[in-house]
Amino acid sequence: MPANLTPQYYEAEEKYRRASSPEERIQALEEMLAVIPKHKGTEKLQGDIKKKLAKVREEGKKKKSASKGYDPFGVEKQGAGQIVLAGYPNSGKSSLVTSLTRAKLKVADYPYTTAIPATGMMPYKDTWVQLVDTPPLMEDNVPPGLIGTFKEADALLIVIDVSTAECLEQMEGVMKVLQDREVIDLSEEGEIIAPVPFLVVANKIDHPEAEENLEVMQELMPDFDPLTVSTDNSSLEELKEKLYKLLDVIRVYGKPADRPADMERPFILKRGSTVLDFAEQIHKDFPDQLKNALVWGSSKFDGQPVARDYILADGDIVELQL
Ligand SMILES: Nc1nc2c(ncn2[C@@H]2O[C@H](COP(=O)(O)OP(=O)(O)O)[C@@H](O)[C@H]2O)c(=O)[nH]1
Ligand SMILES: [Mg+2]
Repeated sequence: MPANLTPQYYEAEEKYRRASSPEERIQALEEMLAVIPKHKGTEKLQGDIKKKLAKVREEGKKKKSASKGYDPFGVEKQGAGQIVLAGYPNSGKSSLVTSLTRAKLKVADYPYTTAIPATGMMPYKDTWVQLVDTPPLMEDNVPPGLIGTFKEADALLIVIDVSTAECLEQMEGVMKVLQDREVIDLSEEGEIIAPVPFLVVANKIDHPEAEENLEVMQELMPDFDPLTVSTDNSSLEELKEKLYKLLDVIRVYGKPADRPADMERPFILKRGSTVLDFAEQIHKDFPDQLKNALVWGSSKFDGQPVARDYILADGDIVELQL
């Protein structure tokens, strides 16, 4: 028996999909239950939602009561992707996150001001990238839990302080920690294979000695070609762009039939995703129900019918016909 689900139901389900806290999840599931058409065809689905609701409520309770089990190094992902900063004490990690987001973090000229990861959302075009500020690491001192945060990240931003002659040590130290703990890998040819992609920035380039330090570093490490930034200068725009590119995602807009596309909230997909991947992200049943898909943007003409394995591009608008 067909479920004949309504747009209100799919809206509530989308809320559930986008929810980032147990409270939001509970609210969305309750809404799904409230608006789901009540007939035989949806009985199983209603049962599934009730089960999910019970589970999320239970998890919420556990989280509250067992706050001992709360792990500050497990950072819940939000937005188009999560980029975790890595660097020595005082390299300017907290300052960078503060400059790129609206987060207000503690910045100080003494080391170890940041004790646990803290997040900020960086606006980029019509989406957001999550930046995670972290406690500092050094080759011989890595905060417990931090390696886990790195491994879970979508990408890393390695921050080197070029205002000091110790920048070379910093670079070698950070790379050694990341390699030893298998966050990144070296191939037999010495090439970096990165399970977690990363970008290196040379920060504090405004400092009078920065250029010279950087030159010395580059003589010793000829392949070292970082983006130079300073917390308050204009290359921050370039940094934003590079960080977003590092995530390797595209934005795709959904268009309901006979209505304009929702250009407010793009869906985020890995680059190389197909129409089918898009359908699946909207609703797990959509791939089975999909009859036709129309694309505006990367297609030859607007509203062109495409196959389900059509590879989408950034900015595409897609109408799924079920
Ligand atoms: N000159 C200069 N100083 C900076 C820059 N970024 C950060 N700082 C200073 O470096 C110190 C350490 O910064 P902070 O963000 O707390 O470093 P963290 O320990 O890596 O989080 C602070 O005194 C900042 O004001 C920069 O681009 N240029
Ligand atoms: Mg800090």
